[in-house]
Amino acid sequence: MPITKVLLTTFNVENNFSLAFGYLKAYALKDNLLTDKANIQIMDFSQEGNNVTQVLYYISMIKPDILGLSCYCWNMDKIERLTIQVKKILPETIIILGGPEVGPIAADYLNTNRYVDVIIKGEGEISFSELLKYYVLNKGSLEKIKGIAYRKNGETIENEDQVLIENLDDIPSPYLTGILSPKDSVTYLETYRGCPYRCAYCFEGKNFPKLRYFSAERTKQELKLILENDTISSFSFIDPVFNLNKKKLKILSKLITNLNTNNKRLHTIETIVEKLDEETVKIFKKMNIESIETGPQTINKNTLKNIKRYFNKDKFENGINLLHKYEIKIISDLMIGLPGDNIFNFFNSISYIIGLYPKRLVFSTLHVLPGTYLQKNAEKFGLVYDPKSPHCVLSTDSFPFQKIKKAEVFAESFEKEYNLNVLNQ
Ligand code: B12
Repeated sequence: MPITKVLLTTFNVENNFSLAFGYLKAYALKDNLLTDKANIQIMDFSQEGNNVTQVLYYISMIKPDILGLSCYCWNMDKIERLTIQVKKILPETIIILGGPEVGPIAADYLNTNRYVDVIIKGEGEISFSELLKYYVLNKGSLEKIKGIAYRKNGETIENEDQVLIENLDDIPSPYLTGILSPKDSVTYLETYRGCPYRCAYCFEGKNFPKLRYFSAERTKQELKLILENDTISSFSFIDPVFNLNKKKLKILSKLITNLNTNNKRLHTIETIVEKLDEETVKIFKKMNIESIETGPQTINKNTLKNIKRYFNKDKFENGINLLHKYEIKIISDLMIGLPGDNIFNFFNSISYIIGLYPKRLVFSTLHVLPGTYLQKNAEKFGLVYDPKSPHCVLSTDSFPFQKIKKAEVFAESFEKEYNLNVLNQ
């Protein structure tokens, strides 16, 4: 049997690389037959630095039998054009899409994009491995592969959801297997999947609703590899809430303090500030956490209710004070165009937040992301948004289009001014 060429590629933000591909390849190669019969290659491109023609050029040289593309709200424009052009020059190539931008709307997406053959919904490791067994080894049938949507005789079929991988250690580490090489400042580690919070604008918890953890031993080995790498000066965890579980945080802290002899920095850790106490912030300090990122996105009570976001003013301020005390930088996020907010609430949120002196302010316009509560309930909130990625909000019942644009213009210059001034202090 000839070797099947499988190419996984995507457009990442700046110089990031795809962690998803590392997992997909590592899991698929657990099957020895796939190791023998499939050549899985990963190629990372940059959203800002590479155009569709450049990527198409590489694809045309490799001529993959199977092309897997990873879809996020920042790269859909390019991915769509790429799929069309790949099918034109390599009509036999099977195109598989996965990622948060297509998974939640898989059947709809297939219905309107006839150049795509299969979409994987949600967690991809099991379904992708089964798809490869089907295409490469002629094993099984598409009907039986959970977690996919595909086309049969022109009709779109959506199979039931895939089961979640109960024991995350079943996925070999992409770093420890050498599939991915750590890269300075964009190396991400995951210690768990899932999120108990249900913020209406966020997709993280929806993809993997149940909390599942990697073992401490597995994390220790990954940390060791990263911390012993001389080219790495900083790295991050992509856990949705880094301070979710104090017991686990203590274990992680021990691992990091024992292994981090070269004082590598741990940056932008997503944190629920209200949950911070002095003990936790001391742990952060010991772990050499340089900065944490947090909301509150807005401080308007009605809006917070609409977006199902937890915010407790006293506890928030207490957490912020502790972070200041231990000199951990605070990055605070505010969103423009949330349902219930108007331009004055937005200014009010800014005024409150700058009074707490975060090191950096980050403004973003609401993205009404596929699969989120806000996307499913857009009508209820009068949310009008661009159906094309990145799905920016255009207007809401309380935030008309022109006010959103004014808020954005203001935010852009204010963000620059504030961040520059704070940096210079
Ligand atoms: C790291 C990260 C980034 C990095 C960029 C990473 C990159 N590769 O370029 C940075 C920090 C720059 C970033 C920025 C942004 N991000 Co971000 N980011 C993440 C984060 C934390 C981790 C991504 C990751 O690697 N996850 C781990 C992998 C294993 O999960 P996964 O990507 O979902 O992949 C699995 C499946 O989806 C599937 N799969 C994925 N791809 C494929 C492909 C194939 C072929 C198959 C078969 C399966 C498959 O299988 C994988 C394994 O199970 C996620 C949240 C999260 N925890 O996932 C948000 C997330 C991806 N980001 C998100 C958003 C909204 C943004 C911003 C727009 C935020 C903002 N307002 O500015 C910006 C964009 C900036 C820009 N310049 O445009 C959203 C995207 C939702 C969407 N519909 O696309 C997410 C999901 C967070 C959220 N709160 O909802 N981000």
